Amino acid sequence: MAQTETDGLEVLETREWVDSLDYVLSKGGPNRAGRLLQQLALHARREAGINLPFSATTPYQNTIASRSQPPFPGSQEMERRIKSLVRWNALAMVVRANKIQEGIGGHISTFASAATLYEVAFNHFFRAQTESGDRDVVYFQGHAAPGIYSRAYLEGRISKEKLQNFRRELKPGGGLSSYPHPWLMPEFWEFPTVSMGLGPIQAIYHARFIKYLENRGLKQSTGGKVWAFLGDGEMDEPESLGSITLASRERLDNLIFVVNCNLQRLDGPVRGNGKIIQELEAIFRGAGWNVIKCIWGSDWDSLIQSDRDGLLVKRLGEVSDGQYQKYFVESGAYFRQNLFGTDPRLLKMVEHLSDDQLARMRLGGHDPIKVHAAFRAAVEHTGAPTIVLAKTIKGYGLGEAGEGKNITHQQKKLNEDELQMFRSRFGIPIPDDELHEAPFYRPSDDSAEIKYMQARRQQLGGYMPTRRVRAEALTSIPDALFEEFHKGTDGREVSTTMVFVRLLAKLLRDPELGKLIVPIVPDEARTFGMEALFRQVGIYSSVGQNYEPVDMDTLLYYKEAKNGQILEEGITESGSMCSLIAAGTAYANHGINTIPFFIYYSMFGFQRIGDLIWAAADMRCRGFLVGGTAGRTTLAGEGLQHQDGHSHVLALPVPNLLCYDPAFAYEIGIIIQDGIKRMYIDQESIFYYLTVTNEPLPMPGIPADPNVRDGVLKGLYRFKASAKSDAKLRAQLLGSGTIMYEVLKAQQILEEKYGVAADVWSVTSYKELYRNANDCERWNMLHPAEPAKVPYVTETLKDAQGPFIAASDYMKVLPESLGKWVPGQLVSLGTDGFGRSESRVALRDFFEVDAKHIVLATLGALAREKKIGTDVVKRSIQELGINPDKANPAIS
Ligand SMILES: Cc1ncc(C[n+]2csc(CCOP(=O)(O)OP(=O)(O)O)c2C)c(N)n1
Ligand SMILES: [Mg+2]
Repeated sequence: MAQTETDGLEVLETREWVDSLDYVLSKGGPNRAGRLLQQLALHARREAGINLPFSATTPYQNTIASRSQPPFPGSQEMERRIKSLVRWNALAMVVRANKIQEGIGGHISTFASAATLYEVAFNHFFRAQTESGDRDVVYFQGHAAPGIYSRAYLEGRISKEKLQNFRRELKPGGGLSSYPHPWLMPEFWEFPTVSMGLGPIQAIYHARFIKYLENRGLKQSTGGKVWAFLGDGEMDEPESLGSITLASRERLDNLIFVVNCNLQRLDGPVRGNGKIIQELEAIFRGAGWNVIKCIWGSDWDSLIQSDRDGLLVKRLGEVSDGQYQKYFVESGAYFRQNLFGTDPRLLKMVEHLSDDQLARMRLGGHDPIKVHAAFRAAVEHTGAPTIVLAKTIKGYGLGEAGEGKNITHQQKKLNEDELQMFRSRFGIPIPDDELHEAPFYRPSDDSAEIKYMQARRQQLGGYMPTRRVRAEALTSIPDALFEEFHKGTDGREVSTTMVFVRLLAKLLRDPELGKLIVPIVPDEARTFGMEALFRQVGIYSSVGQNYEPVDMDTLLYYKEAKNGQILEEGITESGSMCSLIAAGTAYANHGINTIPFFIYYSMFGFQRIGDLIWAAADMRCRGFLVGGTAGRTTLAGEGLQHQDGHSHVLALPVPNLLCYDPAFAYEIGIIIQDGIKRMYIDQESIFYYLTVTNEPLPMPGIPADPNVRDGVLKGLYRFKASAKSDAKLRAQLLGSGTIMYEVLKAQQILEEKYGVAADVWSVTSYKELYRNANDCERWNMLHPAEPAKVPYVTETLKDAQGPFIAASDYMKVLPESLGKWVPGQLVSLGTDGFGRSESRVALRDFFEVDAKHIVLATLGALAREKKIGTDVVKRSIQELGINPDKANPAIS
């Protein structure tokens, strides 16, 4: 038989089957039709071994058929006009900013492609406050910020002057930050999203944290949604996809991802040779999400309905994204020829449409009816999270200036013709002779547009985004919780990790504070000796414990519970950090003062998830990061990848993070008590990083000196003065963390063997000392005629005699950073270099931070000051058993 004949027969046969199915559909409904299809597939497999090929994707068409669309609930015409105004002002603010200052940047094309997605959500979905007092939480795509500002301007809550100063934040009167930054605009932005990938993963953990709050009875369950608006290019970040199964496993039907699939990222197509929508559909369907594709606009409805043989949908599925992008910039004739021209039947389907009409066929993401239908289905879906994949054109409306072009992401300037075109296309009433300035345009308050948009927002509970501190401050923290730690352990050896865990357990037991504490661990609770907490407060599980735990008969069994308090995140530091952020910002987002403690291997903190920590800082997140088993020489055996000697250096850049490397139990007690006070009573926008170690050591009681408490918090105090008040040779030893105990041994050796009286100082925070010293220096520079301020470190050490020898389990740069403010010679000992697997003793010898090296460094410093001869130093090398030709740890 000739090819066409077979084709013809096949078509006929297919049509008969489709007609039969249609009949079943009309008589028995979609469920009956679905069952029939399943039965057919089963039959085919049983009778002929036909295995249908696995497909994670559905055809390249809208998930919601046009006949299932709900009616559009507003005035489409009015909303189109409002959207045009938002578009115009968003474009104008970028164009103007770059006219005033070349190179100041900004993005036009991202919002231009996403405008319909946002406007439909603003007019119909984003709830600032529901009747039950809850609200939706929205992660706005970072570089769509101009559109969000533009809307706020039309709403009358951002002034024209501010709009003028987009990206000029230091202008008098203030400006607008480039992207969402709660630090810079604390009453507006809630979530910094522009480091791509951090928005989606945070949204997932935020949605889960909301369920956690509800299941623990800290928040009423009221149906607020978490929306994350994302870019299709952004989905390439590992963080974007890395936690999506948590969302489905936890059945987070309060979570909605909206991916603006404009098929482009910064440099070019996201998947030129593939199809990003299909790829994401497969991934998310496979992960158990509800996937809603919103690909074609209403203009396509009749074509798709008349596509009885599925020819068109098949063809639409063949074309690659790169080619679709080409259609966006090409003529209707090209589109007709290239897309439909492959089959005369396809050409026939569009013969009634002119080239112009063809070129204007709208995509789903630009059609409010389709977008509304998708969002409505998303909010109504239960039992799983939803992802909306909306197809759009990047730079929509820019025409020649960039619509769909590869350069469009960077487009910031439009010439007069281009402005004129955009203006006319969106009907903005600005005369030609004013266009060159790209003036902002806002109709009066009583115009129909402004009234409409205000009414919509009022209906939905207020403006968004709005950041507010919704929780009342705590009023007190009981001292009694911390007293035990001030006493010391009477020689009993405990590690600072054990101290921390004990303190945590006490906090959890407190009748007031207890319920607010959120312990977070990435599968490391046993490492830190926290397993007792499993039983004490339970591990959070949204479904309780549906199995009999293997260790049920033991005291400390693995207890999961619906109201469990511990967030046992499994092996994900990123996820855990997102939980810390969710819990540490709940004071603002949900009006709940949860106090998170995230304890993890210190090595997998700053260097692995530093960007999330930076985002936490921006968000004014509160809480405690606790770097466990810290220290390059204290964590014996684990070697190069685990031994952390630099997290305190990596923590230096975070402006509102207080960092401590405590040695003693009472230091930890003082720091945590003060931390909770500063964050939750005084409401400071700070958070904490604490390193704790696993070396069992006897904990001393707090010295009697009343200044100790203050010194612990400021970063430095004298722990143990030398008993030899009459000694001629004097030195000052500065110790931190467990290396403090080496310092104390060195103090003894120096005194007994070398006649040097050394005082021992505890440095709990180099960062605090460094910051305070810089603050003073800066103030002095700016106020030359006033009495100079003296840095705390200088003041505290001013009467201390002799050289200063500092030793810690961290890099030498930490003490060095204080060099010029320490009133005397400073020698820094630290652990620069790669760690290795060894015992603590061997490691401290290798890194030259043990007592003998501290002694040697002290004698060397005294010799440089001509207080002793070099012969003494030389001899000491032998006496101490140091090999002067040993390998240099910093580079070996
Ligand atoms: C982690 C990170 N890497 C790179 C960038 C720089 N960057 C900003 S936007 C962008 C392209 C975004 O493409 P897409 O996610 O598709 O968003 P669209 O603008 O197309 O909506 C890039 C590379 C960034 N902001 N964050
Ligand atoms: Mg994109």
